Amino acid sequence: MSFLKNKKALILGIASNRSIAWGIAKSMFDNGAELAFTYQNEKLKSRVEDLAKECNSSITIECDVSSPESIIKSKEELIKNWDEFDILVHSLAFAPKEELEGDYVSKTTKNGFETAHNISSFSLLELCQVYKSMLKGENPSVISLSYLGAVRGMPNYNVMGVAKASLEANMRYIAYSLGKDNIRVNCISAGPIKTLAAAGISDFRKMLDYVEKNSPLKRNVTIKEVGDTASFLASDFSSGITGQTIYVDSGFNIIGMPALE
Ligand code: 0WD
Repeated sequence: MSFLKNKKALILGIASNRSIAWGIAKSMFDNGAELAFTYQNEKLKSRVEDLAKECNSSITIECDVSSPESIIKSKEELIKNWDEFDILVHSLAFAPKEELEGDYVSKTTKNGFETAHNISSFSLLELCQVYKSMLKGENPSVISLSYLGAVRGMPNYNVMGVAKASLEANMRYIAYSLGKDNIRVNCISAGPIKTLAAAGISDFRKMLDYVEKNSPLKRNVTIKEVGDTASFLASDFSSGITGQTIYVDSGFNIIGMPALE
C-alpha cells in the first residue's frame, strides 16, 4: 500500500526497536512515507541512525525537547533537507523514576511534577510553535501518544497520568488553534506495551497481564497496531479528524469491571 506516498514525516521518540515511535515509523514507511528522525542525545544517535537506514532515511537530527535551543536547532537541520513536511510524530515522555511508584500524594515532588509536564506535554506545544511554518501539504497531521492514566486513576502511573491529562488538553487547544492552518492534531492512547519507558513504571508486567485478562480483545496491542493507526491519522483518509484521542488498547478503556472467572 502507498497511501502515504508523497508525504514526509518527522518522527521524535525512538529509543530502541521496541519504541512505539519505531512501530509508527515502520508503518508509515511501509505505507509510502518519506521519513526523518530525531534522537534525544549522542547516546541514542547510532541506534536511531541504524533504524533510519532500515527506512531508507539518512536524515537523523539531535533534538532534546527539554532545551528550546535544541528544538530550534533541529528545525535548522531539517530545513537543510526538506522545505516542508506533512506529519509530526511526538512519541516521548519523561518523569523521574521515583515518581512512578507508590502513593501519589505522599511521593510527588514539585520538581517531578514540573519535569513530567515540561517533557511530556509542553514539548508538544513548543514543537508545534517551532515547526508550524514547515507543516504544509494537503492535510498536515500532528500525532502524540497518551495513556489511559490521563483519565482514570492508576497505581504507580502517578504524575505521568496528570501530565498525560495535560497532554490531551494541550492537544485539543493546539488542534483548536491550528485548525485554521488546516493542521490536524490528535493523540493515540495506547494500551501498555513493553518498551524502555514502560520499564520505569513499577509493576508494569501486572498491567500487561491485567489487560490480557480483562480487555474485550483479551490481549495486548503491538507497536504495529499503534503504528497503523498513526498512519491512518497521518493520511488523507482522516482529513476530517482533529482534536481527538483515539484508543488503541484492545478496548480496555470501555470495561466497567474485571472479567468474571
Ligand atoms: O506502555 C507504553 N509503552 C505506553 C507508552 C502506553 C501508552 C503511551 N505511551 C507513550 C509514552 O508515554 C510516550 O509518550 O508513548 C510514548 C513513547 O513511549 P515508548 O515508546 O513506550 O518509550 P521509549 O521507547 O522509551 O521511547 C520514549 C523516548 C525516550 O526514551 P527513554 O527510555 O530514554 O526515556 O522518549 C524520548 C527518549 O528517547 N525522550 C525524549 N526525547 C527528546 N527529548 C526526551 C527529551 N527530553 N525525554 C525522553
